[in-house]
Amino acid sequence: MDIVPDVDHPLIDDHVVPDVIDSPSSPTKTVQTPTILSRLHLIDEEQKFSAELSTYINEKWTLKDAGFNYNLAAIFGSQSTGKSTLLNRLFGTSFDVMSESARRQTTKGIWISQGKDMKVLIMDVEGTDGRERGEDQDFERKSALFSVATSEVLIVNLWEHQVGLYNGANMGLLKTVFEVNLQLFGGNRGKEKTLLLFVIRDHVGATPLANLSNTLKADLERIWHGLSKPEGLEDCKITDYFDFMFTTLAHKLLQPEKFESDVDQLRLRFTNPSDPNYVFQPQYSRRVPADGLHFYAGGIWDKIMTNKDLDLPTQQELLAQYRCDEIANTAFAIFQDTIKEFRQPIESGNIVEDLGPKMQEIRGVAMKSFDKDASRYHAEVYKRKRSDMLTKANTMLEAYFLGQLKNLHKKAVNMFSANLQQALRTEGSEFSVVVNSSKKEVLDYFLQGAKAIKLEETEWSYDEELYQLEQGLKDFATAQREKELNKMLNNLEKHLRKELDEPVGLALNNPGPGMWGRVITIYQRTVEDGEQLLHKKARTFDLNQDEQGELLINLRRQAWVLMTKKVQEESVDGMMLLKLRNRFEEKFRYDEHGLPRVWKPDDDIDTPFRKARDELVPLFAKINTLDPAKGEKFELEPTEDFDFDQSLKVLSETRQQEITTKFKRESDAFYLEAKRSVVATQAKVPYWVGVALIVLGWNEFLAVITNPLYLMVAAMVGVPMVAMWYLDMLGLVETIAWKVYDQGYKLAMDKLKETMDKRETEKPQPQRQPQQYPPRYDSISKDEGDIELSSLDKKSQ
Ligand SMILES: Nc1nc2c(ncn2[C@@H]2O[C@H](COP(=O)(O)OP(=O)(O)O)[C@@H](O)[C@H]2O)c(=O)[nH]1
Ligand SMILES: [Mg+2]
Repeated sequence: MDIVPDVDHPLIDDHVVPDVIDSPSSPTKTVQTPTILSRLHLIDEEQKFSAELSTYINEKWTLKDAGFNYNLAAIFGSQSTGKSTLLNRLFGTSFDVMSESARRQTTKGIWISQGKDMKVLIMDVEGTDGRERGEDQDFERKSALFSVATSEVLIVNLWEHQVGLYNGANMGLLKTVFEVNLQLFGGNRGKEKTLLLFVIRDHVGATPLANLSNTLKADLERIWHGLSKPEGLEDCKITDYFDFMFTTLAHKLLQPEKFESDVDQLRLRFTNPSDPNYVFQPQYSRRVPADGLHFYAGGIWDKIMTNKDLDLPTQQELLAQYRCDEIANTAFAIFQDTIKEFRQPIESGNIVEDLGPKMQEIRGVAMKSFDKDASRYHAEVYKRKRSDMLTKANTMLEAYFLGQLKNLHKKAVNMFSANLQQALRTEGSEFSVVVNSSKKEVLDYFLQGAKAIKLEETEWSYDEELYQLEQGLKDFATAQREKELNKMLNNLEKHLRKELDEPVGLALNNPGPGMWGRVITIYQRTVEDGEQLLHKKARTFDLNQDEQGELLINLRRQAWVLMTKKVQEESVDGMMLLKLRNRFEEKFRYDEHGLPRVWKPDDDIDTPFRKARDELVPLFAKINTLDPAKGEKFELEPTEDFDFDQSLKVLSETRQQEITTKFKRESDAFYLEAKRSVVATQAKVPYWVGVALIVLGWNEFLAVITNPLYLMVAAMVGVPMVAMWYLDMLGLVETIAWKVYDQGYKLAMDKLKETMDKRETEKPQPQRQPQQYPPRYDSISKDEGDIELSSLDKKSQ
């Protein structure tokens, strides 16, 4: 071991430090390299507890991870009874020993050091001799109490000659310690005992150990008997709290060799667990882990100093609480740091793969690290703190659990939505079947994900989220079905409209007695088509009987409304008049073969005219619901905003009258025209004119008949005329004749003008006045002007 200069207590030359260390395992003394073990002034002259104990334990004595695997012993006794000398011999420590020559008092207080190569901490209590320095009795009492409270073994060091001196300083102090001990730890009876190891020094051998120990025992019993015991502990025995052991050491100066071998033997009691007198028995253990000793011992010293009731179990609990918190905080900080990597992905809506096992592992590591250090402390406290830590870790992890659940929920809904969309796009798939299978699939997905992230030892639950998801899926499916159904119905409406519009328009363009029958047939056919379509879709949308029934009724009504709307559109005034006029014209101006009609004088014009007028207008007044296929009338049930009877009315009385008037006026024109054409064909030569013609022209007739030339001319003109008349081409002939006449007239006029112009040019020409031209012709060349003018003149002619 290295020499560690002690800052608190620099080595002083005249302090004899027994440097020769014995190997604990070998009874034979071997001289080794002198080593000075670092020691700590645990409680100084000012009665202050050192803040460095933890540093010494963790660093200088490397007991940091020793846990319970270490022991604590203390020595007390009158001043200068060779205590430090003995400890240095036994444990290889370097406590100050009073120099024989200087007789200088060693520094007061409690020193602590580790035994060389041993997991033993030993405290050297440097008291003053109470008999000499009365004022220090308080400190001695306190340090004795501190030693009893903290140590497993208390070595009581005394000279042989002090044995039996009941009034000696040691006995007086022991009395006080017992008394206070009883008050403070009385309740701890039988649970934690302290071993008092009496070491009788300078034993010369005249009085055997047995006698000495009996005397001491008797003294102790006497002291115990004389103690004023707290209530309820009147009958308690000294052995309820203490065990005793007695041993002697030879005179160091008179029998140095014997002294050394005695010391070696004594050391075995501290180092060899199989020694029958091994002192560190489990029943003496204070159950304070090495890393908590500074807190525990410091707490006890505090209580002693403030004179408060000292309660060891409470001290241990306090220690456990403090240490468990410290350990938990360290473990938790690492835990927190590790877990934080999942935060971002979860918050941004991702599903973290293997989150469950990862969380379990991180939590496991944290708990393990806590358990490793904290399990050594007070069991109850440790259990409580462990549960606290677990709760804290679980609370933190629960946020991740819930976040992941939320993301799983979202993903499940998306999957469900995608499945439904896909199903709706696929022809022939059944909505309800897809909904059910898809629901099962996404719920399984969610449950699997949720189960995987529910950690053991938690009361996390995903029931609520699962319920919400189920509800969400149900609502989503319903809404989606509604939406798709509406879409389908809209398409159906478009389909109906397409099927109705043109045929109804055509039917109405051809008004007549069969018109409504045709319209109703179109309507019935459209409804049948629509019904088939609905039946087909009913499977897809899982429509029940009632829903289907309702949709069919709606379909009929909708088709009806569309049909009547079309009828109304076609029945606006202008359209209606046009239709009527067309129909009338058709009936009136064309015959049954579709040929233009030529009215003959004995043709009946009035009846068809009246018939057309009187039949057609009222035909439009009301839709006739007679189904021509079935021959029966049908009706649609009225609803709040649909009145079947109302829908049948196409024209009101007033409009009927208005249209009748307008139509009459238009048809009157046709009528008049027809009449006029008849009058034109009817304009015949009166009979008397024929008679007059025969009477007056008889001679001319005979002259023609009898003269072959005239007859020939007459035949040449007459036969073609008759033929023309038969062929009904007289009109053409007339036209040709007129044209011929026109041309002939024109030619004659041209000839006449030419002749006149000639005559004019032969006469002397009068001087032309340039100013007679309009100013705009000034710029034009004379020739151009002439050509222009002559052509203009020609045109005007
Ligand atoms: N007679 C005798 N003197 C001893 C023995 N051990 C130590 N001494 C001497 O007693 C004096 C006081 O020793 P020290 O260890 O400082 O006593 P402490 O004050 O009890 O720690 C020193 O001068 C030692 O040499 C012993 O076993 N017998
Ligand atoms: Mg000493």
